[in-house]
Amino acid sequence: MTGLRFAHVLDQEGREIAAQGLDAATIERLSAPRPKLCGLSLDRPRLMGILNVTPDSFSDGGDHASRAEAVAQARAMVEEGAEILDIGGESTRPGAQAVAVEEEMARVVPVVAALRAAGLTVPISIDTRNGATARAALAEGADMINDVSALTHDPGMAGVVAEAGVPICLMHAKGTPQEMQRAPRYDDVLAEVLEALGHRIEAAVAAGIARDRILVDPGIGFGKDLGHNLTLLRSLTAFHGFGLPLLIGVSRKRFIGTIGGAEAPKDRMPGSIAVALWASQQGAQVIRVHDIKETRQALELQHALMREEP
Ligand code: 7PJ
Repeated sequence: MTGLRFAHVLDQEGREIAAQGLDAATIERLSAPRPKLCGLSLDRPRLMGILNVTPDSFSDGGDHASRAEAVAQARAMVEEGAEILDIGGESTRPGAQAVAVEEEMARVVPVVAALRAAGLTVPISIDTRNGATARAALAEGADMINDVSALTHDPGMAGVVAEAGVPICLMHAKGTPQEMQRAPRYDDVLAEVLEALGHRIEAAVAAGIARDRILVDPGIGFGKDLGHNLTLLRSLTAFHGFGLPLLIGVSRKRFIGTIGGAEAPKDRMPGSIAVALWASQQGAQVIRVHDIKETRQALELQHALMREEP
């Protein structure tokens, strides 16, 4: 008996192969328990709640009123079932302009300090491409880094993460947020994203980041069109071949609006939940969402139905 729950797995080209024929090392990579993430066991999907501290969200982080608002929002998110908060001060949506590092730090770092001063103990992830922001936020009590550039934006980032010994999510993106959605092209999106992520894992390890501190993410919507997103989501299990926890962010993204007929991002919650359940069923360990309470309810029901005992 292997630890695999599946009869088939996907190889790096996305072809189905029988799990029976896998060598021991591959089975170990696929089925070994992932190390805990910020104290959380990864034997069930964990919800990462998105807390944006950008002027176009509720807060610019800097002044007292917006810090208090961020603390209130964070508390509410934890009540609703968020197990990690992902705090970002730079919008990386398609077409978004880069923000100066000083500006990003001024938004994010005081909020991390305020959350810890208020006694919140929830793990905090920092959604940043910048080493300086990561370093300052970690010093105020953040626990992990979520880098949508997978260490390609700032040559200083890898050293900060290696030195701190914190977990890092390496997300695949093709191009920068400013231009990535201008007709992205791949010959074979799954093979290319897997290969690129493999290279980023190697680069991280070469920079001194422990392999068991890395999470991977295919980067849905980052330099991908509708067809690319669907192909990657259908083949999500192929990403388990790295033997690392898989983080997925689809919440309110454009493809959900396109397929679901919801022009406004705030109307994309039902479709976001559908895809979150899909990702959870494919074994994704961390799911990054805006609508925490609703996704939590859906995941609880899915979990209850999939368990073997009553
Ligand atoms: C993601 C992210 C994602 C990870 C954003 C948005 C765009 N980080 N940051 N994965 N998306 N790891 O939420 O629409 O998919 S910002």
